Order: sequence, then C-alpha cells, then structure tokens
Amino acid sequence: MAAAESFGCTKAKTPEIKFTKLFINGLFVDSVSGKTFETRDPRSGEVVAAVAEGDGEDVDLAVKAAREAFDHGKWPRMSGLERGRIIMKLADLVEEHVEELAMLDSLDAGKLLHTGRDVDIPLTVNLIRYFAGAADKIHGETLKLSGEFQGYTLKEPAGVVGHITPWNFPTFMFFFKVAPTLAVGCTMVVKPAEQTPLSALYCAHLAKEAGVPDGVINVVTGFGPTAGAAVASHMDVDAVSFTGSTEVGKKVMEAAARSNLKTVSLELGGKSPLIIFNDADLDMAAQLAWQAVFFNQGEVCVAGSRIYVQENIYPEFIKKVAEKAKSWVVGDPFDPQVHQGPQVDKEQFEKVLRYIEHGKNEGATLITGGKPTGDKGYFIEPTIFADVKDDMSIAKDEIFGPVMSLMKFETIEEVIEKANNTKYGLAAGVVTKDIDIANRVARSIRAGIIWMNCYLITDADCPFGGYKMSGFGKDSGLHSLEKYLRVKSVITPIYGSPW
Ligand code: TXE
Repeated sequence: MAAAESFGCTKAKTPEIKFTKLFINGLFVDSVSGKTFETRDPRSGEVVAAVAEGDGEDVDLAVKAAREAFDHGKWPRMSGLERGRIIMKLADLVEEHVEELAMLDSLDAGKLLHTGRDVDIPLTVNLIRYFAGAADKIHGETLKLSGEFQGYTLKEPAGVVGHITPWNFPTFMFFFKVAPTLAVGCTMVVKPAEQTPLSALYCAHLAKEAGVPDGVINVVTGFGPTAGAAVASHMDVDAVSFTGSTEVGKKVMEAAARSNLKTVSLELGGKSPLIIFNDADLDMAAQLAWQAVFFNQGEVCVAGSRIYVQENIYPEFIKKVAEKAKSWVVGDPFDPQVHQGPQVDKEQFEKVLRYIEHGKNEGATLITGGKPTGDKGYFIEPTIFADVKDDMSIAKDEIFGPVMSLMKFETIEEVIEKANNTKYGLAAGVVTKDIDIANRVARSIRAGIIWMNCYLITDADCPFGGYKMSGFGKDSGLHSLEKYLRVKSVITPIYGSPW
C-alpha cells in the first residue's frame, strides 16, 4: 500500500450543509419528537451535522401527504409526457449540482469525491433521464378473449411507495428508487440510511425546484427499527422497495405480510463469484478482479468477493494482485490522489476487521494488508487472502469491505458448482477468451447479472437485482417500472365483429 497523502479532514473542501430536516409535503420540518441524530464523517468519526430523527409519527405524516398527493393531486393524473418533462428538469438540476451531491456523499459515506463526480452522479443523471423518457411509454395490451368479448389492460400507478435505501451509493440509490416511481405516477416516502441522510434531503429540494408537486416525494430521515420499520408496516403504503442486508430484507417482508400485504421488492447482499480461466489475459483479469473487490472501499453489493482462479495461472495471479496493492493509496476521499477512502462507520469498520481476523484464524494465507491504517477514522488496508476454502467465513459471508478472497479450481464443472454453492445470487463474472466457456458459465450461474470479460458495468437500461437470498424485483431498466405498477383487465362485449 502506498503512503496516503492524508487521513485527516480537509475542512476547506467540505460542502455547506443546507438541509437537515425531514421533507414532508414540500416543506423541511422538524421531527414531531423534536429529536435529532448525528451523522458522522468517517475520516475522523467527528460529527458532521445533527439531522432530524423521524419515527412512526413522522412516517404517518409523510404517508398522509403522499396519500393525498396520490388520491387527489395532479402527479398521477398528469400526462406521462408532462411528468417526463419535470423529471428531465430534475436530471438537469442533479447534473448542475454534481459537485454538492458528490461532496455530501463523500462527507457522509467516505466515498471518493472523484468517483462521486465521475461515476455515481453521471450514472444517476443517465438513470433519471432514462425514466423521464419512459414516463410516456407506459401502456397495456389489447386482449382478444374468446366469444363476443374483447379486453385491454391498464397499467396504473400502485399508489404510495415506501423506499428504504442503504448508504453505499446514497444519491444513486435515492434515484434508483425514486426515478421509476416518479415516471409511473406514484407518490412516495423515502427513508434513507441513517449514515447518509444529507444527499437525499438535497435531492428532495432539487425535485421541488424541478416542479415535482408537494407530497409526491417525502423524505423521513431516521433509524431502521423506528422510521424504516414504520414504512414497511404502514397500512397505507402500497408497495415497499428495499435495498440493504438480507437480515433486514426478511424483516421488511415480514412487516409487509403482517400489515397490509403491500408488494415487496428486495435488493439484498451478495457473495458474487468472479471466475478466471487459464486462457485469460492475466493483466486484464487482475485489473478486473481488483476493481471488482476494491471499488468503493469494497462496499458494493455486487463486489466480486469470491475470486476463483484456474490452477495454471493461480500463482502468477496472486503475484499480480499483490503487486497492485503496493501502489493503492488509502486516505482522504477528498484527495484526488487517493484510491480508497474509509469504511462508512465504526460498525462496518469493526465488521470488516472481524472478518479479516476470521480469515487469519481459519487458515487462509494473508498476502497483503490485514489491518486498519491511519491514526483516526475507519481506514483499512486493501487485504488479500489466498488459499481460501469454501467453508471459511470469508468465503461464505458478505464482508462488504476491502478484502479479496482467492480460491483455486481445476475444472469448469467444479467451479460452476462452487460458484453456485451460496445462499446469494446477485452477480457473477467470468474471464476467458473461450466464448463457449463464457456462455456455459453465464447460463449455469444462478445470479441476476453476469459479466463476461468485464465487471461492475451497468447502466440505466440494465435490470439490476438478484436471485435466491439476494432478493427479487429489479431496479433500473424497464422491468423496474413493473414494481410500481398495477395491471387491470377491462373487458367489454363486442358484437358482430368479423374477426
Ligand atoms: O444494513 P441494513 P446495514 C449489507 C452489508 C452490510 C450489512 C449491514 O453486508 O455490511 O448489510 O449494513 C434500514 N426495518 N448491505 O446495517 O441495516 C436502515 O435504516 C426497516 C448490503 O447498514 O440492512 C437502512 O436505511 N428498515 C446492501 C437500510 O435498512 C430497516 C447495502 C439498510 O440497512 C430496519 C447496505 C428495519 N427493521 C448493506 N433496520 C446492498 N444490497 O447494497 C434497518 N433498516
């Protein structure tokens, strides 16, 4: 690991924090209880801002506003074209405020500022524009029926949607949920992760500026077991879309079942295999593997956290990735020279370090890293384990940090079986020049996204979501609209038709 430029807070570069209150019915308001919670800078653990702490009562108010906007407001009744124009304006505003949004996410989550600016926010803008374009292309089918009847289907907005989002891509995740929901004409309550509330509030303000009517987007900041649980169990929320841990995903589904049977979509954790065959270009494969694990501090649901390398190239591959670690700079995410910032908070930092200790104790070979770095904050060295076995906890559990697990395999049959031997099914990757092998792997792995000779590539039109315990329902792509739509069949007699 290269020496970091700095681990401290570059105070001059931190953004002004304009919005810290709940956003309900178009206004920034205090929580009913008047309580606030602290959001912290993961570079130092220091408090960044006190943010309104919403709970059940605030969720009630937000749902009431969303219900009113849905039942009587103009948003669901507007033409798709008109909604699309407003959503397009919102995309322009997000693009104009790229710097502020990227900074807020760096401050809250420890994300690299240049990643936010060059990757997260531009992808977000594409996503919003994609759904702006989709708003006037939502239509049903005609149904022939038998006998003297015909019919058609209507696709109607589901109603009030609850969104519960995580902290790893705060602005992007906000719009991953909000953009398709806006496009179909639903109204919503968003509960952002407690670690990263700031950009969601900023985005709500931009939505108002773009012309999204009051009550359509409401943001209740607060904690999962209170505000999040209130969204999931609310009797007047028609659909809930959740991204987070598998454990909490189960709770959300249970709350939905116990309350009003709202529809549920879950994008949960992963333990995605990246399979590298003997014929791969080694430099390219090592680079892909590196990005697959260490991008965004390893806090990526589709991270390639199980790297299977075929036996002939295994020793050389270890050398290649170990070499990369030497020039990898961990430090202040506001510093453009830095490659990896801190983990989002103390809890995640300690979780990752615990797994590193498990890896050492369970007999994996530590190639590089393996400990925290810096004198404050939540920084961890890029860590590589070789000789990892499938039954070790570092091979089975989602670590969600900068830890690479390398495993050797001999045959394609063996590696397909190993790759599928997980409760998760979010993503997978295969690196080979042999198209038959690539296709065979792609069809054999039970996961929602397969990358062939690339990794982490996605865009607005790409359905994103898992199989198995990685959840169900897609974000992004036209499929995601279905989560927020209801299909109604309308049937009518037709007499005397020649056909
Ligand atoms: O997730 P939580 P945490 C995984 C990753 C990470 C682990 C724990 O492995 O290490 O989860 O992270 C809200 N009812 N992922 O604890 O708790 C919470 O407030 C309703 C993968 O941060 O699942 C936040 O808004 N909501 C993931 C959201 O759920 C509740 C990204 C996610 O928090 C709730 C994040 C409850 N009872 C973590 N409890 C991915 N798929 O990308 C919490 N929440």
